Amino acid sequence: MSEESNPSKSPMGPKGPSAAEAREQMLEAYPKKTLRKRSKQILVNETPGTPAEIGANSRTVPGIITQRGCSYAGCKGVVIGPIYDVLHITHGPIGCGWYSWLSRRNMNKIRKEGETNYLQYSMSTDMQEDQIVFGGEKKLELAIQEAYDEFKPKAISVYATCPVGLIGDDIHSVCKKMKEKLGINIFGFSCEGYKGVSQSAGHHIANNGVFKHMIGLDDTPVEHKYKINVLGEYNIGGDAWEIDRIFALCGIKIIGTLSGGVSYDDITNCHMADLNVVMCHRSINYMAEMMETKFGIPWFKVNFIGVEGTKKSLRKIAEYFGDKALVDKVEEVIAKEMSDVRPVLEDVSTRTTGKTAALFVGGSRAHHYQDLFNDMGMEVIAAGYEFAHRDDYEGRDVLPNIKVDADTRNIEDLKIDQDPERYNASHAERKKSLEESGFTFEDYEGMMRQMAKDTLVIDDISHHELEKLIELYKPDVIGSGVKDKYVIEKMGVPCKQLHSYDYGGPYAGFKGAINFYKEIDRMTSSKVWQLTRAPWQDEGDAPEAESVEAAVTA
Ligand code: CFM
Repeated sequence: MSEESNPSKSPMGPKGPSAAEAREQMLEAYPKKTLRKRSKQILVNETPGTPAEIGANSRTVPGIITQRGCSYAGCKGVVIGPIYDVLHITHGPIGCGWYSWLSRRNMNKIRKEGETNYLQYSMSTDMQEDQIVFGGEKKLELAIQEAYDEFKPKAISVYATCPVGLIGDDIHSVCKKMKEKLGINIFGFSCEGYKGVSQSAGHHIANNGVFKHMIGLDDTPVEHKYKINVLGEYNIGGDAWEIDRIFALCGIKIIGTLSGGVSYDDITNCHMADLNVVMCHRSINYMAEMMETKFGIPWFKVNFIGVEGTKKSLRKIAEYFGDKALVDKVEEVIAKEMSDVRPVLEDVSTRTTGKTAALFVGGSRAHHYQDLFNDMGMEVIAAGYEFAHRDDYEGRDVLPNIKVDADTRNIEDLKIDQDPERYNASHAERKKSLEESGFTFEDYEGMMRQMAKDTLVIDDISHHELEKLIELYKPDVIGSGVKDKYVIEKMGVPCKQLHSYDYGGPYAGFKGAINFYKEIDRMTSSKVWQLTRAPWQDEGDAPEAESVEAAVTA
C-alpha cells in the first residue's frame, strides 16, 4: 500500500534465476492445453503500475493438486458459519458437516447475557442412501424440528451439499414451511459444493442470503457519533478482537463485524451504521455494494494487517467522519501503540531485513500479509491467490472489463433497489462532497500494484510449481495453507499457515503485528531448517556431526 514499494530492481536476482526463467521452468513440464491455461495464470509482474491481465477465477486443471475449497466451504465455512447464535444445519452426508466443524479458527465468545453459542456443535441431517434415493426433505424438516425443540434458537440456517442439488431437494420450501410453523427466522443456502470454480462462489451465495434474510430486520437506532461495520473480518486467531480493541480506544463503535465473533442481532441491526469498511474484498464486496444501494451506506477498503495499513485505515476512517476530536484521538492511539511496536520491530528487523518470503493464500491475505513482511524489511518474491478474481490482482478499475463466464453466470446477482424509507441520503451527500476533495470510496488497487517489479504472480498454484519455486529460490519462509505446509517443510523451508495461523494470532492491528514479527523472526532465524534431511536424499550429503552441533549451538 505504501508508495515506497515497487522498487525498480528485481528482488529475484541474487538468490536464483530471473522470474521469467523461473516461469519457463514451471511451465515446461505441462502438456500443451495445460501449458496454455497455466501461462495465463503465472505472470511476471513486469509493469506493477499497470498490471498485466491474469487468468484468475477459472477452473482448475484436473489432476493438478489445488489448494482450493468448494462453494459450501465458502458459504457455510467462511461467511455465515461464524455467526455464533444462528443454529447451522448442514443438509447432506455427514462428512461435509464434520470437516467444516471448528476447523477454521474463527473465534467467538458470548458477549451478552442470554446469548448462546452453537458453534461448538456440528449439526447435520446425516443423509443416508435412503434419502439420496427417495429424497431428503422430510429428514431435513425433522432435523429443523429437533434442533428447535432442543435449543430454541433465534434463527436456523440450512446449507445444501452436493448430493442435495443432484437429487433436487427443495431446501427453501422446507425452510419457509418451518419458518411459518415455528415462528423463528429459518433460511437456506443453495451452496452445493460443485457451484462455481472455488469457494468464491459460496461467498457470493452467502452474501445474497445474509442480505435477503438478515440485513435490515431490526431498525432500533444506535446512539453513537461514529458507527461503523467491519465487513470481511472473520476473527481468525482473534484478529477481530484486536480490531475491536483499537476502535474502542479511538471511540468508534462497531455495530457488526461480518462475520467474525458476531451475533444474529448485530447483523440484523448493522444497517444503522454510517460507514462500512471492508477488510477482505474478495469475500464480501457484494454485501458492501448491496448495503450502499439499499441504505446509502458508503464503503471503502481498509487493511488492519501490518502497522502501516492499520495506521492508514484508522486515519481514513477519522477523515471520513471529519471530526477534529476524532482525528486527534486516532493520532494519540497510533502514537501510543507504536511506542510498543517500534522496539520489537527494530530488534526483529536486524535479523529479518533482506530475507525473502512467498505467499499463496486464499483471496486477500496473499496481498495483506505483504505489508507485515515489508514492515520487517523482507522481500516478497512470489505471491498468488487460490480463488481471487482479476480485480483482487489488478485492482477494481478492471471490473468493467471482466468477462462473465458460464461458471459465474450460474451464481445469482441480486437486483437491489433503494429503500424508499430507510435510504440515508445524508450519507450519500457526505460521500459526494468528500469525493470532490479527493477522498476515494469503493477503491481497491489489487495485489500486483504493490508487488515489486519482476516478481512472480501465480494464481491457483500447483504443487509442481510450488516445488519448483522452492528449488529455485528457497525462500526464507512461505505463507500458505495446511495442504502444502508439510511438503514445504520437508523441503527445508518454514511454513506459516496464513489461514489458521497454525496455533497463533492475532496478527491484525498493533498487538497482532508484534505477534507476527516475533513469530516470523523465530521461524526464519531457527537453525533447525538446515538440519532437515529427507530420507531420499543421498546419505553422503548428510551434514557432518560437528556442523550439526555447531548449528544447534549457534
Ligand atoms: Fe477473505 Fe478470509 Fe481470505 Fe476468504 Fe478463506 Fe480465511 Fe483465506 Mo482461508 S474470507 S478470502 S475464503 S481473508 S478461510 S479468513 S484464510 S482462504 S485469504
